Amino acid sequence: MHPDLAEYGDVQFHGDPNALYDRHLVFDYAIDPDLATNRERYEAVARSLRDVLALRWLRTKKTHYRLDPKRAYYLSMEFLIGRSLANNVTNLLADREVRRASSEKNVDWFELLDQEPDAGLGNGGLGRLAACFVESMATLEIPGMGYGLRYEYGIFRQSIRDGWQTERPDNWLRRPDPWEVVRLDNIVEVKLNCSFHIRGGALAPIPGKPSILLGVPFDRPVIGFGAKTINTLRLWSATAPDSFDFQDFSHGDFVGAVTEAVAAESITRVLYPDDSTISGQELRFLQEYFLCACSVRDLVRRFRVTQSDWKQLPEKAAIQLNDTHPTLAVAELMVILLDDAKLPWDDAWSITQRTFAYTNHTLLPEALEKWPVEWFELMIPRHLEIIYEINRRFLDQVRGRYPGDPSRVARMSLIEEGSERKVRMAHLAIVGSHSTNGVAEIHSKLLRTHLLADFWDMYPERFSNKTNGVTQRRWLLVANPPLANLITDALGDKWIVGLDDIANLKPLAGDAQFRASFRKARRDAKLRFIDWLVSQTGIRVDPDTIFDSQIKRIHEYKRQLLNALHIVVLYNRLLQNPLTDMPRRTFFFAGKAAPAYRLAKLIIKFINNLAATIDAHPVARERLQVVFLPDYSVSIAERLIPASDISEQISTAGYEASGTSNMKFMMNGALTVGTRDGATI
Ligand code: 26Q
Repeated sequence: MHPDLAEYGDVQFHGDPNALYDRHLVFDYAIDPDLATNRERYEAVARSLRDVLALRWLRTKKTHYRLDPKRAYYLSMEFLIGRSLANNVTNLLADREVRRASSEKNVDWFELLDQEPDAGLGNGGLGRLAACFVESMATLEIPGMGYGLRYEYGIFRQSIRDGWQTERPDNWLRRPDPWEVVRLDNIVEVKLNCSFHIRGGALAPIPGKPSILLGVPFDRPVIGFGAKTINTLRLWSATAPDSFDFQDFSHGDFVGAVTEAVAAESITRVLYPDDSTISGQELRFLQEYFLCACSVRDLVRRFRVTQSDWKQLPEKAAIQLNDTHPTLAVAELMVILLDDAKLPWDDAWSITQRTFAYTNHTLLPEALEKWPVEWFELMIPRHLEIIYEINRRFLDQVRGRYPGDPSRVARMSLIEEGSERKVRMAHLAIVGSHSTNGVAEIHSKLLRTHLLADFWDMYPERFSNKTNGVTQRRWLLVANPPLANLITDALGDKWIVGLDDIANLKPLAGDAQFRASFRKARRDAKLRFIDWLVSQTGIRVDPDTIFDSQIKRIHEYKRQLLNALHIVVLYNRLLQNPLTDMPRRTFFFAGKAAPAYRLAKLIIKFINNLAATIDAHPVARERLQVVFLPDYSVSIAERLIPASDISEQISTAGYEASGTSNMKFMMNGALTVGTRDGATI
């Protein structure tokens, strides 16, 4: 245990395994503990843990209230959380006690862990980064909070039928989630200049009829390692005030009024799968505004509890924008400062710029968000008015700085002119903040010299790099016990909270005994994975082959196709000469294709056909095996990464902003095959 954490000791269940398992089964559900299902047991254990952590959660809140430090707010449309139970037990330092109680109760702990659905509230890297960051903020005892949306349906579930991807909805909240706490006393009102109804199964606006949405916060505890700090991830759920409109009700249109409530609730119904092309997504625009309005109003309310001087806001709050998705928060804060606080423009603008910072995650120009001016006019006209004024003042500065350069003015404008006028969200994020960062050195450099060159020229001091990271608690300590134990035996446990310490393994490369232990730990991890794979899928793979893995969203630039064609080459070599000297390999692929991305879906089909072709060939199947693991998720990554020998990071150079699975593979001892791109460099 880290010395600073020792004073807290283990979490106690008063030495009584019945307290862990039986109490909630009996008192919440009136179930005979002997007859409970594993799912019921999972819920009961999670609730018992919540009882234990509730006091510490409150203590963190009280401490932050008393000391009133500057808080970091991470605004993100995605938090790809995965499962929580194993990580929460570990971060509470309760592993030993929970396992002892489980074996006393004859409960298979791993089967229990499997009962929890993945909270798949994200598409991939950007969403998982947000989840890693909030955990790390808690571990580092930073007063930080995540703000996101409580999607009723997360990233779609993928099945493979006849080699093709098919999608199913992810109804992850079908059963009660023991980790969330609804905060009815912190509901936020969001005002819109239109109403909505459902027409033809889709949300359709009714212009000119202002309406109000309610944001209902659901809080999730974010437990730092050692549980000294428990921060909060606040996810908003949309509903209509009083569930229906009394006006309509009293006029007899009961069904019409209820339909409006259904329309309101559909706003946080489903996560948009990243289609990389942005068109016809009014609902996505509304989701983004809903997140921003709820979160900014909530944090401003918290600020006003202790502060009366608005100028103090940047000293008390840092708002980090996870890509441009939450950029409307800039306009929302301006609305509050101008219209509610009645501040003069210059004061409001200075406070806003000093409060916001923006992280860019992509270099693909087609992935940059631009929203039609028309949607602003329809839903949030006051915000549009303010964006126009921001733009007028900004372009005056551009003209002053670069006289006689109208094409530069057009390039930098917050508004893209054309048949449909659009707001360029990245430009608003850069102009409305004091900091713009990329997520790896090469990415930040390409931002400065290509995608955002005009802005770098004008505001060089605003640009910086913050290379991504991952939490070693989830991705090594919890995911790979054999390797984690080996490292702790060799170095002590400081690496758990300070990964730099891992450099002290270097001299052990010369230690034959350590190398043997390392190989054994790696093999144990492989065997763990193989057990799981057989039990879940029936697929048998050989631990004495090289496990070569490429797991990420399916995308042309990530080049799963290049990897597959390499396998075709190996196959052809074997067919030409069955005696070719070639190590035996098992290739794993996993990842989802956006439902509308036809080429990506075709690549999945190709990989599955390749797998079947090899399986059917008596010579090839002795040396090669290809496995496409369906329904890639955080939980599958946690299993496959520790078992992998080779990590495929082969994006077209200059396209992968950072990559983060590269880091997870590396800390688990895999070798990287990679292009010089992103953080892989
Ligand atoms: C935008 C508008 C409408 C609908 C969906 C979207 C959308 C959603 C998700 C656009 C992009 C994303 C996700 C992007 C993403 O995950 N990017 C990855 O971010 C990682 C964290 O910085 C990097 O490591 C990866 O390189 C980058 O691809």
